[in-house]
Amino acid sequence: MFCYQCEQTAKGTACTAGGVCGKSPEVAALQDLLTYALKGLAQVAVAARAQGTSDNQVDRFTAEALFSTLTNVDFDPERFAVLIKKAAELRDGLKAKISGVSFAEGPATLAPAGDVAGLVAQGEKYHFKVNDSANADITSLAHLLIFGLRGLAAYADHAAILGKQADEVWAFLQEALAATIHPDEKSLEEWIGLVLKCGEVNLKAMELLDAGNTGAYGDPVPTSVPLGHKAGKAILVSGHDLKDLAMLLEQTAGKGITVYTHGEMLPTHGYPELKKHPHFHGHYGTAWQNQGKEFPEFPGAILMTTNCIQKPRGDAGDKLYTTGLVGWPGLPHIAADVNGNKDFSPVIQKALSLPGFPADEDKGSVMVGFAHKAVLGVADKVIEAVKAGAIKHFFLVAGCDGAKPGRNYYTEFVEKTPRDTVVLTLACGKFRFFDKNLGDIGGIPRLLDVGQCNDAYSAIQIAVALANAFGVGVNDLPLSMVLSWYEQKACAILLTLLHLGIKDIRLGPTLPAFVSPNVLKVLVDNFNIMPIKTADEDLQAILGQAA
Ligand code: FSO
Ligand code: SF4
Repeated sequence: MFCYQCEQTAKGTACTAGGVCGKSPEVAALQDLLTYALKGLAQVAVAARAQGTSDNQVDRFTAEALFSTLTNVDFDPERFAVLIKKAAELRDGLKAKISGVSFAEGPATLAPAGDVAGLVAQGEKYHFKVNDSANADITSLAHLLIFGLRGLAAYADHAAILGKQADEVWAFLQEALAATIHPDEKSLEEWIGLVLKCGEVNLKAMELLDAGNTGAYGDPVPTSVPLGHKAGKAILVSGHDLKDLAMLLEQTAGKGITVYTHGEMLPTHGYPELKKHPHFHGHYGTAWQNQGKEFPEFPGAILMTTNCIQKPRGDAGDKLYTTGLVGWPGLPHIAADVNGNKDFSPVIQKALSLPGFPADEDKGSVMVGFAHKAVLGVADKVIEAVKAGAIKHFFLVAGCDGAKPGRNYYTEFVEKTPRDTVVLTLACGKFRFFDKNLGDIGGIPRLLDVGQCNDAYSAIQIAVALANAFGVGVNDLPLSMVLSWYEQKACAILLTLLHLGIKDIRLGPTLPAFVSPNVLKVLVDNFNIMPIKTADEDLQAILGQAA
């Protein structure tokens, strides 16, 4: 196997004998074959679009299948076998609708083997690097594009679940996937254009997702979330999918079960249509990499709606359920019916059979709900505070958490930010500092939780609105972005920030293994992107420049 798509890749270069994430070589081969099959489907979809034919089933499937190959989503070989076969079926169905185009070879002609073992053997043949260019920089950009597309697919899928889709997103997904079949047909400059376009289209997908989430559940409002629990039966919900949480809250109403969030579900407490449920109580645990310890200690059932799932430890495997695109071999999976509805009865029955929490416990609370509408609702106050010198600088400390010790940088960085600065945060990296009391500036909390990684659109809206209010560009604001990446949604967001021309981003804890020295040079020369150093050095460099 060869996989280097995430930050925890082995030795900072590639996982070649099993994934650090827990991905087996078998699943890696199946993911490679699925990616290859999706390129073939995309090639046919592009030809069909040129003849005025598109198929929404193909569009939605492409996003779902790509999302399945994102880090920590699906580890189940059987599920990949189904996806690979469906990719070929949809491709052949679409081929039958077009005329005058023949596909003599390549991924559009792939005939999937009949069983998992056969598919694994094919995946080893059509492995991830099968279409690589001899030019290392073109290969680097093509891989960056594939990883960005996986992130884009995740956002587009989340949005589509909530009824928000745009044909421009589907068309780009297919056009870009097809472009990776013959990477040498494009110049280096064209490849750079394509990866930045991925960032542009990702912004559209994130906008659709924001509209989907807020349209269905209202605009988040500042909300205090308890970190303790109530006595009684319990269900823990992790991942990012608001619709799954909403359905579960409806189905658990009046059943004597309290529903808690885990990981990236924390910000959902701010949504009016979710927080209205009296049994939706608090937050349990921290970020994804700690689930091995946290899940066995939870005395109820656990539902994983999207990434990042890890191998169940202790008794977690007996009370853990997956839904959506998440999969782990042997774990029960709750599938949607044709209308997208899900029956969470098995999760509810499991929660009722488990002991639950023996007594109430107060462990303090954190604030969430500072998405763009909430922050811009107090924009006058914020602008006044900046003009009066009470707020000297904004930091966006955002991105993923992970297991590496170097991620303590983010805790230290936030702790050391001066008292006249405000920290905006989003995604699971916040668990490095989410429960720190940073105080407030004239009633404006110094730590503002904008939401999930899925809400990066909100942070962009806040930055753009502040820039407009001060009559400057985003790069001229007293705002510094200090980002942590782990998986491919973070790649897509980074491409969006680059598309928007954002400069001086600090990125850590390490730089991506798939970025070649020359591609890194392009990023440094054009965007002054830089690796994190120490919290002290970076704070001094930022505030020294800003003074
Ligand atoms: Fe985290 Fe995982 Fe939200 Fe990522 S839970 S690491 S960017 O997949 O999704 O922030
Ligand atoms: Fe390794 Fe990350 Fe790929 Fe998992 S997703 S196999 S940890 S590079």
